[in-house]
Amino acid sequence: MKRFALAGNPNSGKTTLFNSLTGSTAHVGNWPGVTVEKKDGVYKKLNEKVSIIDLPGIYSLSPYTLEEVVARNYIIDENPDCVINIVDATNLERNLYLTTQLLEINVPMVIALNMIDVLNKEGTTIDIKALEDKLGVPVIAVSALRDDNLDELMQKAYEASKNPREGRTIIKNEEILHLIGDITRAFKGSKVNNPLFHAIKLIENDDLEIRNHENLVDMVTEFKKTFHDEIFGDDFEAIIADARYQYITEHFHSVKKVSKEKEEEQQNVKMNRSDKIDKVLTHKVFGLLLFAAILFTIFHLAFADDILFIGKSGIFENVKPS
Ligand code: BGO
Repeated sequence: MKRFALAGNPNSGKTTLFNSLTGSTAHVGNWPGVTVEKKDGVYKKLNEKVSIIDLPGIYSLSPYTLEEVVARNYIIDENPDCVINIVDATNLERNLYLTTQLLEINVPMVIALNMIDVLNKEGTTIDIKALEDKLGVPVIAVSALRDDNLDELMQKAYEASKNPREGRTIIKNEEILHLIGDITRAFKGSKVNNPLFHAIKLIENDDLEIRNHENLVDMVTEFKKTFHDEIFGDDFEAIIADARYQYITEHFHSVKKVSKEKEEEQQNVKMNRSDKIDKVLTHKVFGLLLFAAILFTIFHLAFADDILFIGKSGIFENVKPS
């Protein structure tokens, strides 16, 4: 039976999607050796049955949490037939950080762009074709909660699973790309699967990679002696994380289109109380009148023989200072 793995950030709607796809076939247990929940089930609406594995919710493939290690090991070592990467459309940029790492693994992949109902309700649309062109993998807009487009998602995942996909990186820095190329070749030479993924993780100083591929650490260390980033120095994990975020900001902001009404609404919300006060104070007419009134009051208080006060009657009265 083919195996499709669901991977995505916490709260991206993974559980909702898993439940919709597998229904009563779902089975809950633990991943071997750890107390991380494992859920699997069967999707029956394609030509053949497909096993669906719900990986733990994660933000990256670094080995800092048990969830990250479990999800990463499954995708790298168990070779699923397809990874369905669930991306929360209402938090596109943040969710794509994980996507840029998944893209580096040699595994067929499709993106389930979830919560599209929420986005559309907000008056925002996403150019799916542009997103697909930029990511190089199929993107299907879905609503896991409303069961929208789930059959199409599974059909696309099934088609994708028939062809191998070679990992690619979005990192553009030429010097780092050169190093990635050298280490990838070294990994290929020692017949390691997913050489690109391992090469980048090794450059990031990933503990698991350093432990598993000690023979290549010297190569990275030599390079690092000659490379220094102005902001992050020789912290390569930060340099690569920054490169990913920069790429996401530059390339994916433009795929979102906000309707005119929504844009105006957002402008109004942004204008908080102090903005409104600023608007009056800096107004061409009211601002000047207010300024004149304040000046008049100050001069009057400073130089007048008698001062205007609100008297008992509630109106201004002249009072002689004693
Ligand atoms: C609550 N559309 C909408 N509108 N909501 C969705 C969709 C979608 O396509 N997909 C998921 N959600 P999980 P992880 C909730 O639980 O599947 C909602 O962590 C609530 N709960 O219903 O749990 C989903 O497995 C009270 O929302 O995500 C869930 O990845 C008020 O997204 C949330 C409002 O989905 C997270 C929402 C008590």
